[in-house]
Amino acid sequence: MFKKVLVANRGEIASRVIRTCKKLKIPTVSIYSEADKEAPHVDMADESFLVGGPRVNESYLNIKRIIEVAKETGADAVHPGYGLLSENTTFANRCQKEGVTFIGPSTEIISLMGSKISARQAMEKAGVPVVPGITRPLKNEKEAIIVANDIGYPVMLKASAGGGGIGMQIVRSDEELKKAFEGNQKRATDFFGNGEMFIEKYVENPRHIEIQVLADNEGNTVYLWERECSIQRRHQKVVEEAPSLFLDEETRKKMGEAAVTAAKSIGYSNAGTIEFLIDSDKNFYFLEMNTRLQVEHPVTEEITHLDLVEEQLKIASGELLTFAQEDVKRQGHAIEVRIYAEDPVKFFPSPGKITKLVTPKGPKVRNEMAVNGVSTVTPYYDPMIAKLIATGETRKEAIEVMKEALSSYVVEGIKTNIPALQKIVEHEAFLEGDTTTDFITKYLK
Ligand code: MV4
Repeated sequence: MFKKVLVANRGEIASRVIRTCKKLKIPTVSIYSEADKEAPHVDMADESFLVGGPRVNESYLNIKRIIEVAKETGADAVHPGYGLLSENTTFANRCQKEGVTFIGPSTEIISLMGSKISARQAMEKAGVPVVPGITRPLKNEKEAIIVANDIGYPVMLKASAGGGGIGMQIVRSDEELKKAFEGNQKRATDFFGNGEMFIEKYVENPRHIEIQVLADNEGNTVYLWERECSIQRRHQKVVEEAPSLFLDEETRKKMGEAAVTAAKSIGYSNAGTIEFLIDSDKNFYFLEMNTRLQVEHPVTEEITHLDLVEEQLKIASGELLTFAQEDVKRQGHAIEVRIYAEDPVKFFPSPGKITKLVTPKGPKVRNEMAVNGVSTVTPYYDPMIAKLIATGETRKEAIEVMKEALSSYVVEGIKTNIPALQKIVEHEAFLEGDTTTDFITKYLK
């Protein structure tokens, strides 16, 4: 196991990773920016280092400075968390070069899955279902029109380097495609420095269901069931839960096995998530693979009773999985919501000083705090205050626990999205599991 782990992140995930390192008695190093001097992850670590100014590219993305801190402190591993440098191959390569283990898959796998086109190619080769479409970059708008007519409208125009819906557009005719192609290609080039575009058949009214996998360095791979992440707003997940009410046992097994096939086919190691789109007939299709721990990983931990960060650390330090697929538990139900400092009507970030903070407690409530009690939510980063996870023996019980927890969450001094979250978990459609990706537009507009 590692001598010392540098946590190259901030907010709730930094604190969460440090908590598991403490459990394993691994000394930790945290990094922080000028704006995060009072943040919880600073004091939680055994050592903490200022790495730069408030803006992420001066601090949390400051690869040179972070590597320096790793070397100065003798950290022999770096946990990148999610976002920030967690899928940055330059950083992963720099760690490797300095003999510091990057806790995640190889850089080759990060870049293979970082391109949606190369990911699709790998999945087609592995026999994992992908959405019907083209699996190479479109030369130009003219070719796009030919391909779209082959597939049949409506189609989804996508950027290979895309994420969060950027460079993606539903297109229903040649005219729409003519208008959409260049604009999305430009946005993808501006945002990601890569304008490669491709087209898929549009999957009507899908659900977004993702499978968590764990693979050790010898290729032993298990799936840790699914997470239902369909309730999204502008491609930001709002509510995540495990297991999904929509899946029957047969589909659950097929999706889990497809995820394991996907991971094994590329020689995956560590924790990863395969995202699928699934239609109302339960046909599922590979969407993308995330090569990092995800925000919503706690709902999987709660139903499997596994600590995914502990599993990541063990795998990265060369240990083999100590359990097989048949040993993976699936007990109870877990629901996660993200508490944001944002205006509940306009959904704008609403940073500022929290003057009172009372968090819900209880045996079935898990709170992953991004801020210290009464503190200031800065405008520099994602305005997440906390992740609230509620569990129960049944989904109904978990929803009751969530409703109670949300109603006893007190955050004064700034606006939060708690009222909007309450509307979702109290809605009849949510109770019934009618949670497709248009839930918010359909029920909460
Ligand atoms: C799709 C799709 C339907 N058909 N692809 C891809 C990125 C992810 N954030 C959303 N993605 C989707 N890709 C095909 N071929 C539906 C989604 C989708 C979605 C699309 C628009 C608005 C909200 C959405 C929420 C989840 C999934």
